[in-house]
Amino acid sequence: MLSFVALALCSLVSHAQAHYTFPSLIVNGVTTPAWTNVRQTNNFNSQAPVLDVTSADFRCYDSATAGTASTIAVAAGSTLGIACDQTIYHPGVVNVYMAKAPTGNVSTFAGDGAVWFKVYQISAVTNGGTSITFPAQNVPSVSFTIPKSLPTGQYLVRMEALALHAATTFQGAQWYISCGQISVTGGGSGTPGPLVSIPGVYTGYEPGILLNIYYPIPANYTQPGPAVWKG
Ligand SMILES: *[C@@H]1O[C@H](CO)[C@@H](O)[C@H](O)[C@H]1NC(C)=O
Ligand SMILES: *[C@@H]1O[C@H](CO)[C@@H](O)[C@H](O)[C@H]1NC(C)=O
Ligand SMILES: [Cu+2]
Repeated sequence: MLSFVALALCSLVSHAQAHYTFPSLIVNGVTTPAWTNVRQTNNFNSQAPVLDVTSADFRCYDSATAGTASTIAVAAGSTLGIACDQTIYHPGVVNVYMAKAPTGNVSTFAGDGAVWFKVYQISAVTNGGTSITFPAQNVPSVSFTIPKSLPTGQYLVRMEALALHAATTFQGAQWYISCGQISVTGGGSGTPGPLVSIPGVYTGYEPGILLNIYYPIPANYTQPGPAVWKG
């Protein structure tokens, strides 16, 4: 059995290549150019993660870049993808949140307040303590259906890939984040929720954020954040 020290060392050694960003959306099967419909993040060069879930950068990670983007139309009921610049290298889970621009123009929407709902997640698979696997690991993108009943309007779409290889200590979990801008067309009259603030949704002490995924193998895994709104 590999020791925890060996695993930790391995994750340090491989770290330069291990980081990633989410610079593109996939709309109607077409991957958008990097940082066109996604606000450019502070780590566009370093690819370094956010560690503090209470920092302002936990929302869209663009305090240094003041990232702007153009807004792309996506039909309600269609598939939206979010693409990584490589693959999601680390073991971990994914949450995608959305927030509707109250003014109708998402370009000027900061995402303040309890305005975010979860639209998609990829959790860990456990079986009572003999194995834990991460379906989001090593994939180049994630995709999900924009609910048909989501109201028409402009939205931020926030990708959150939580890497858990070093999550044994507080703020050891790594967050890879970016915010895209979409205009949902042909939507319905649903009421998305529960609504949360970001930052604010996590403390960093949740059982799915502060844990050792290696030993003992977790018997179960609790996905952080609210339930997914399915429309
Ligand atoms: C939305 O706001 C941006 C930034 O201020 C502006 O450039 C753009 O023209 C606005 N779009 C609309 C449709 O008003
Ligand atoms: C597993 O479930 C127990 C009981 O609900 C809970 O206390 C614990 O935090 C969970 N573990 C993880 C890693 O989510
Ligand atoms: Cu990394």
